[in-house]
Amino acid sequence: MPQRPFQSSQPSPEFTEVTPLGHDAQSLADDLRRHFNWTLGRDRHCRSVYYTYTALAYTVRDRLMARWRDTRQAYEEADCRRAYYLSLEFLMGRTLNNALLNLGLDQPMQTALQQLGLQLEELLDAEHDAGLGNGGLGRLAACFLDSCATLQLPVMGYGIRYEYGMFRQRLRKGYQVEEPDHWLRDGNPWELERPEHTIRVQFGGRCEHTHDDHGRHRVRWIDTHDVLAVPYDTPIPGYRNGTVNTLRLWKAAATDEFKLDEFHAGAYPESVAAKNAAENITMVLYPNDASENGKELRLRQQYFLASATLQDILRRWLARPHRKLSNFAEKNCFQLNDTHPTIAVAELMRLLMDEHDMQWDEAWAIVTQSMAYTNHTLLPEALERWPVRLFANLLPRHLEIIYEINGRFLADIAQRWPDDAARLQRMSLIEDGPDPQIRMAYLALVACHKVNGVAALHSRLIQQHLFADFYALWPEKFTNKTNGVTQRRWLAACNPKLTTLIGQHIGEDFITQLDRLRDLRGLADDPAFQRQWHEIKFANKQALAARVASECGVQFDPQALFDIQVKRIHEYKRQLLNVLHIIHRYDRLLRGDDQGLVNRCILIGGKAAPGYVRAKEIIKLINNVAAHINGDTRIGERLRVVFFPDFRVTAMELICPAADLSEQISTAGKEASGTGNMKFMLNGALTIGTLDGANIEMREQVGEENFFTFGLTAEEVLKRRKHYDPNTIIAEDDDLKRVMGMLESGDFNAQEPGIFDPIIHAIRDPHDPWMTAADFRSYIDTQMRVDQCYQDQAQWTRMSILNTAASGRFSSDRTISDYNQEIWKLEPIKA
Ligand code: KVW
Repeated sequence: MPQRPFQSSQPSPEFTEVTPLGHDAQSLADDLRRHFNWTLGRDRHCRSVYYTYTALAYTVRDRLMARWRDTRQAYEEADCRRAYYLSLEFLMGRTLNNALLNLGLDQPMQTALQQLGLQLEELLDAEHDAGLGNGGLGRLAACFLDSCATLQLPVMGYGIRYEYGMFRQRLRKGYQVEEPDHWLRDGNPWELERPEHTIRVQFGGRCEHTHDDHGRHRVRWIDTHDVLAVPYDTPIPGYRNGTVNTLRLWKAAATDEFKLDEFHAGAYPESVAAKNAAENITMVLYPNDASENGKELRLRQQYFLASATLQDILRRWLARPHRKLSNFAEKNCFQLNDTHPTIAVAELMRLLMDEHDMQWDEAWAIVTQSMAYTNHTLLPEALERWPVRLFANLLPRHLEIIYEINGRFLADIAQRWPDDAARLQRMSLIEDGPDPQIRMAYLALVACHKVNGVAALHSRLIQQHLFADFYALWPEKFTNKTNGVTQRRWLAACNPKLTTLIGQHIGEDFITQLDRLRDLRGLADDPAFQRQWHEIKFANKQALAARVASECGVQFDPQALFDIQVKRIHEYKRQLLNVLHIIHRYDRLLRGDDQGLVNRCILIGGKAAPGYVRAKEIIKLINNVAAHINGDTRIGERLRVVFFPDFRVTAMELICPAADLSEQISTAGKEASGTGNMKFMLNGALTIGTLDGANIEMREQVGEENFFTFGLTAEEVLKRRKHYDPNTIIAEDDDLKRVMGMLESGDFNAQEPGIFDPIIHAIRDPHDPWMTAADFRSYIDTQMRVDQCYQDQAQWTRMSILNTAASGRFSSDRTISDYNQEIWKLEPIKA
């Protein structure tokens, strides 16, 4: 129990009886004034827009509170089954505009602000992004929360309240420079600290095996170094439905007792240092997307989240007298967002057995019935493994439990496949070697009753390759849940003009039933509708052009084709292929071979993991190529290229409504799903893409004639690998030969000779895993079809409309109802 006396006060009924707050412009304006002057204590000398933003946030937050309470009480009273989404990342971005939209306060607030002479846009812009994630996986978790609340499902998110989120990216001479993102510095009006629900989490120590009075085997985990987990809750409003769910993020805090010990030992400074060590656990988000890092602090973060969360849920479950642990799994389930929180498997076993007296079989039944695992990647370098020796030091009890799980599992395998030692070794949770490793994905597969991939192709490849042995054993566990994105943020909030136009023609139901966008198909050939559609895209392009001008100092002409690739910088995503096309285009323009080329503005953005040298070289290459082309007066408006710095959720809200062409060009079989692809499609961009991840399903929905497909298929990639010969491909393709020649000439790096040699070698390497050269020809040819198509603006706009119309399947509302129907099985609860 925490040391502070939180339990001593029970508020009286009169104390908690409150009158509802007005939702009209006048009430909003009054509250804004009240918060600015009284809550924040500012006056007319206040110069910082941040205080006005905060007053606005408090005004909106107040209006979430009653719904939040009512939702909590509705779930409690219904005694309903619940789901918990465990994730090391929730990439929420900004909250204010989304809350205004979901509460239906956008219109009255506009009126209120007008009265007060304030600009909503400027206030929204004062909010920091909550960048508690790297990319798709973290943003998916955020979209899921929005959909769960909108579908009125009793789902809670559990994660970590990182003091520092995803680093801010700056560019110096074209190189990425990372700056810490101290997003909480000015306070966070959206979170509510709940110290009364603090939890103690253990680390280190040793296990003591004894027998109790009944002769039963008991384990005590003792001599541990403990850390407190303090929860911070953020409200998650559904779309205009009265529901407000909860995202609970844990912050690490030192326990108080160590101070006394150390103080008596005369080591005060050391005791303060120990406090630091405890609080370091939640200090910073690891900035690696889809790559392993194997650092002890990362394992500490994972266990800290898993343990605090499970203890919190068990405590809440047992707080009511009629509940028993034996029916815990009937009413509670966990979704593991990749293997990152998978230590929860061993932790739930430990809690049930060591803390709640349960026997192995009964505890194991609860674990397997309540847990489900989502896999997000096939890349071997991203599959988490932890050294056994690390576990022995940090989580000795969990190591024992994992060994026991493995022993029982392998015994089953040996029975089913006798004399198959190779299979036992392949499937073991422990990878043998000089430094044995725990395979976290296998732990998840053994312990979970469901496992899913995130797009149809990805789920199939999991079954056929990555987890084939496990699929042979338990085919019924495997399922697909194609990713989705929330149309509240990714259409209604970020593209209000298009939302209004769509609403005028087909009604506003698409905001909660995205399939309704199908009704736009009948308008695709309507010239008047096309004109309005085009005008909105044009206005969105103007807005992006203004930002590009101010951020990058480059002029984008909104008449030109806006060609965009924004995502993490990773070799498999092949930003390099994009660069090869850019150089090829430049080459053609220089040679006067410009027939059929439309003016293009190409924007690339994304962060590289700070330790990923090659990805950082690619950023440098993009910047140098951009500077070279933009500075070449012969090229003018024909081709403009920028690297957009610090790509993040808020940047995407400006970028995706302005895109004509979305680049989704990963090596087939490598991108599990992609979700940026869906945001672009929803906003009427056409896609140029490989048959990878969710691209395949997008193309299926919109029809191949409205999708620019190119490149090898996943199967062809596998076959070609054996005799891949990029140097012959280059020698036999005049265009690619010239492009490589230009790269090798050093014209793009005259000041820094040789810096791109590693990239050039990688393209020419027969073992290039990403096979960039193999797809060059078909990519270039397809890009030429794009130009041709863009020349007929009516035709392009028609295809743009058809893309939006076909994007209904890619709502995270659909994804979540799939999860719910097959895995969670929750009843919606009206708040
Ligand atoms: C570690 C990831 C952060 C830390 C993935 S796969 C692995 C990770 C690993 C992130 N992220 C991405 O997940 C997205 C959501 O499912 C997919 O759309 C995307 O294809 C995948 O790369």
